[in-house]
Parts: sequence; C-alpha cells; structure tokens
Amino acid sequence: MKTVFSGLKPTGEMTIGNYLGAIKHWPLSQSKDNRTIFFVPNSHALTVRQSPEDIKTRTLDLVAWLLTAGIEPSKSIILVQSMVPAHAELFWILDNYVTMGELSRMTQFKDKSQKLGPEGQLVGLFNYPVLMAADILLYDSNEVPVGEDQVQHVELTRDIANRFNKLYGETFVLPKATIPNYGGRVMSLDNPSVKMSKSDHPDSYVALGESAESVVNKFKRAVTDSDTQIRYNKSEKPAISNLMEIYAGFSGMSLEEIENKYEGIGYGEFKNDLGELTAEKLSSLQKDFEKYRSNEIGLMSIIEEGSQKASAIANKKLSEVKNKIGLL
Ligand code: AQP
Repeated sequence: MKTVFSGLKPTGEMTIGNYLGAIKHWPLSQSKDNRTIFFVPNSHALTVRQSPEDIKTRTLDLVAWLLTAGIEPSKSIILVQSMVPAHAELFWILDNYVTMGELSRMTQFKDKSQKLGPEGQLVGLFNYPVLMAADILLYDSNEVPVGEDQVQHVELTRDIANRFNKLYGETFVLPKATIPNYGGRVMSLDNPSVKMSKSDHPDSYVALGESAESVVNKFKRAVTDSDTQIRYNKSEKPAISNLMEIYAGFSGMSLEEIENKYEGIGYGEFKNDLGELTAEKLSSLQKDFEKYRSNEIGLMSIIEEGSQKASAIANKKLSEVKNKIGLL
C-alpha cells in the first residue's frame, strides 16, 4: 500500500495555479491500493500576516475546495494541521537535523523574502520547509503530488529523512514529489517570469471563486509576447505558453491541438476564448463549492474525524522518533 499526501495553505483565495498544479489531480490517487491523506496546513499560514478571522474562514474554504475537487472523506483522510499537535513537535526535532545553509538555498524563501523586504522575513518563513518535512514524514508518505514550486522542499524532506535514518536506523520513508504534465507551474498573468501565487496582487492571478466577468477581463488584460502567433515555446514566448498551459489544463486538449486550432488567429480571440472557457469551468466548480461551504457543521465534523484518524498515525511515528533520540 502506497501513501499519497499533500496539502494547501490558507494564505489567500485559491488560484487556478493551485487548482491546475495541484488539487485537480489529487482525487485520481484515491484507490483501494493507496492510503490518501490531504490536509490544510493552517500553521504554515502564519508566515504571512493575516487576521485570525481570515485564517479560520480560509481553512474551511480550503476544506470545501478539497471536497469540490473530488476528495471523498470515505476514501481519504482530511485533516487540519493545528488539530494534530504531532506536526509541531516533530518540526522542532527535525529543525536540529537541517542546516541554515540548506534552508538559505530554498528558492521560495529567496523569492518571497525579496518581495516582502526585511519586515516580512520571518523565521517561520525561513524554516517552514522543515515543518513541511514533518508533515510529510509523520505519515510514511511515498508520494507527494505538488506543483513545481514545491519540488525543492520535498527533496529537502528526503535529505532530512535520509540523514535521520543513517543516524538512528530506518525510521522515515523517503518521499517523492509528483508533478502534473501541464499546469505544474502556472505563471502570473502580468509577469510570466514569476509563478502565480494567491498572496500576490489580484491582477496577477485568477481566483477559483471569481465572477465570469472578472475572469474574462483578467485574461483580456494578461500580458502577451511580441509577435502574434499562438505557439508553445517557454523560453521564447513565456507569456503565451503560460496561457496555452492554462487552456490545456481546463480543456483537456494537448498543446499541439491548441496550436492547430489557433493557427492564423490573433492573441485577442485566443485570450477571449480562454477567458470564457475558464469562466465556464469555474462556474461549475463554484456551484459545488457553495454546496459544501454552506454546511459548516458538516465541514467541522469531516475535519474532526480526519484529524483524529491522522493523530493516531502521527503519534505512533512521533513516539518512535522520540524513543530513538532519547526524549522521554
Ligand atoms: N502557480 C502555480 N502553479 C502550479 N501549482 C501551484 N501551486 C501553487 N502555486 C502554483 C501548488 O499548489 C499547491 C498548494 O500550494 P500552497 O498553497 O500550499 O503553497 P504555495 O505553493 O506557496 O502556493 P501559493 O499560491 O504561491 O501561496 P502563497 O502565495 O501563500 O505562497 C502546492 O502543491 C503548490 O505546488
């Protein structure tokens, strides 16, 4: 039996990047041969300043989006990180098996700390990959489906696990990141050299909850490249290649099929079609989301039950670790 584990942090509204790069693919791993665990890492959300009310609301929003994407509580464990204290405890232990140098090389920290300036360079932002390692390692996760931006963190998790295993004997399973063919790195609509992020400014992303009108307008305003051809080439035509990947993610068409369909057609028409396609897909997802989100009691009971099941697994692993390193 293989364990598949992944999560989404409540730091803003879910974007089409989070959807196409991550949660759209997660339900496919739910099968009787897999143990699937999905979580909302709400403690990770503390690395970005936001109101307590926003963190709470967004945590429940994300649980509702997981259900909307097709994660079923009867097949998967759905948990909220702060409800399973073993995550924080293993985090502190693992902090002592990773160096400042390794964490300084994480590109997400470099990108975000540059954007946020000295005031935003919190210690939590610096060592959140270690909390992520604890999240993954507590459940003997074999596969971690993520967008490309998180691959480096999963590799760091492997390094930490490997180091610990060498010192104390087999303890942790070495996890592997899995990324989708298209949508693994959806880029910002107004700057195709940076990835789309939910904590960035609103013109750079499309949120899953956005109105059709706003979605169409955002794609109309999206930056394009200098010539007029709809052709996929990430290095020469990064903006249009990004839009084509989004089109592929929502339509199921291949990049070649999209190129053929839009041969001789200009950017304006393509961007308009992409806006309408995305708006149509989002409107159907939004209907399901509303159904789940309006039942807060139902959401709470799903995460209470999931977090209890998760605690049973996580506490066992934590005891094993504490035993091995001499903590009573
Ligand atoms: N632009 C993206 N393209 C493809 N996949 C993406 N993911 C995030 N952005 C993109 C994937 O979504 C999953 C959940 O990510 P997360 O919310 O836990 O953290 P993140 O990677 O830091 O996402 P954001 O949107 O950039 O959040 P903020 O702005 O708060 O940092 C992960 O699998 C991620 O790879």
